[in-house]
Amino acid sequence: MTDPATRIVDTPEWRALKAHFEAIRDLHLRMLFAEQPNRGETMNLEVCDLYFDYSKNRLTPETIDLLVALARRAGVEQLRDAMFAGEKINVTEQRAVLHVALRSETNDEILVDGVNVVPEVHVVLNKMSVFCNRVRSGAWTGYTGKRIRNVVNVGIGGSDLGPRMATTALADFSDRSMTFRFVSNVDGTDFFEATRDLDPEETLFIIASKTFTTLETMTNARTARDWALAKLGDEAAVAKHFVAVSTNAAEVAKFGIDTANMFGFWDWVGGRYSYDSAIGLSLMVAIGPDAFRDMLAGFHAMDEHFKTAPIEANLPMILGLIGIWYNNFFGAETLAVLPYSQYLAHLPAYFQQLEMESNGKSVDREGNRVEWQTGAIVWGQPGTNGQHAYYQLIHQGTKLIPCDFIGFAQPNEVVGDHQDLLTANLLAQPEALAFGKTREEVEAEGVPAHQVAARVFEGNHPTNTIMATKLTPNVLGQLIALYEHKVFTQGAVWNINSFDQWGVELGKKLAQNIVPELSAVDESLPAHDSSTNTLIRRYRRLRSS
Ligand code: G6Q
Repeated sequence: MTDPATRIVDTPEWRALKAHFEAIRDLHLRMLFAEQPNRGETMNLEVCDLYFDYSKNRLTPETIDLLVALARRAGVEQLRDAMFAGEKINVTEQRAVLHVALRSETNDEILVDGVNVVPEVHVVLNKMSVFCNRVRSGAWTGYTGKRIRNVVNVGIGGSDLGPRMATTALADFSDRSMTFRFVSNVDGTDFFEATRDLDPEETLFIIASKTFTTLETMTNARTARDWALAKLGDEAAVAKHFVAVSTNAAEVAKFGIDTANMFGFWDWVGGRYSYDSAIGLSLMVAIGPDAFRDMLAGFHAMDEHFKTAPIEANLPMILGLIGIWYNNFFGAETLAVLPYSQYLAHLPAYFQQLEMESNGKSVDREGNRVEWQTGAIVWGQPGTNGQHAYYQLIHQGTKLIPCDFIGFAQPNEVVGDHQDLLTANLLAQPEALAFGKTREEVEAEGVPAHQVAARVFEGNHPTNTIMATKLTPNVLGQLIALYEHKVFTQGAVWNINSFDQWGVELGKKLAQNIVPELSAVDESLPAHDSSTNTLIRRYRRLRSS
């Protein structure tokens, strides 16, 4: 493991990579495939149900060896072992990082401060299962005795993106007689649109907030209570229409939710790592406890792989190291995540938070400013839609944009020949990005001379392709755990704390000062900079005009 005093960029392993980069930076994927025609057959990994092809990357087997050596030098394995052992690797918050415990098996043992946390995890899972079965079977009714048909999750950030992403991803496994909605934004239209066609008598709100103090969530929760009580009348109805997911029992009780209907989790689960905890309650109502547990088994299978496989065969580590190769050596700023599955429509946003909140850091674990690039900007949308929009820039723009393509061999619903068409696109794009189209090829097509230059594709755009048989709860669990551990690997190499989020904490406080100033009736000037002051004055004028 690197001595904390030795910066990763000062190690021989980093320098070796730098020299290697200079030697191969201009190699074209056309050349790499010509020199090593079996790249596609050898540069891949198969772990659990995921097949990972990394042959269309601007690297050689030597690059992988050097990256593996870097990871070893950075102590990725030791930090991983410390995480699994329940050590407080979230150094600024002095917390363990144990989302892996959320999918542990009943007989596992993971100690935090000498206490095995695994039994508590299973107590909550069992409580969730009982509750979800009651809601799904109709045994749990609303205040007026009607069956619950609508579930609205109220939460934001880590308490929203995961359940929202997974409920959409696994819609085909969900109870189709029920409606699932997600309210996150403090913009009142979010709540309005989510509830405008719902009957309060049939609606259950899950207030999901680790702290139970987040402005957006608490505002939406109060609005939800008013909305429900406007029809149901009696305060006693709250107990039948509101449950909470939180670590803060005192605030839950203060809100008026019976803490018997509170589902807990722990400070060692970060928000963006929490949808497989009770934060996934809405998902569990949707797909049922068995499918939820199957998803946890998928997470667990990837955890076991991450925990035991050597770096060179460790899928999350290799995925993370390839990201480092582009981020720190090629200077790529972003990563596009492109799932060829409409069910994964929210996956890019979910990975965006996972990666950018975890690794968007500029001080190292000892508090020194880092002098190397850290987390990439993550973005994307499902294919094939993006192909008709921003792929233009990926193919022919001036920027290097590594892409992760994700697809499935079997559709969840067979609709004509759509799956083959979808998959043809999934395969065609990485091929075109890698190999492009030369001037000679364009000319041979008889393209008019004035268009030739514009129709040349340089190629050499790197991609990973992840393919699985089918999008099931288990496979979704594997996929999410893969990226969680990829993020871990990168954070470990960069020597940053991937598990705090002080930037988010600041955001939670900033607006609080401005709220009273917006509605001030006097002409007093708020004490901000001249730009903010002018905007506040304009808003005051416009809001009442
Ligand atoms: C996640 C972040 C953040 C958090 C939200 C909601 O890792 O910390 O996205 O999940 O700010 O916080 P609460 O769950 O406390 O409402």
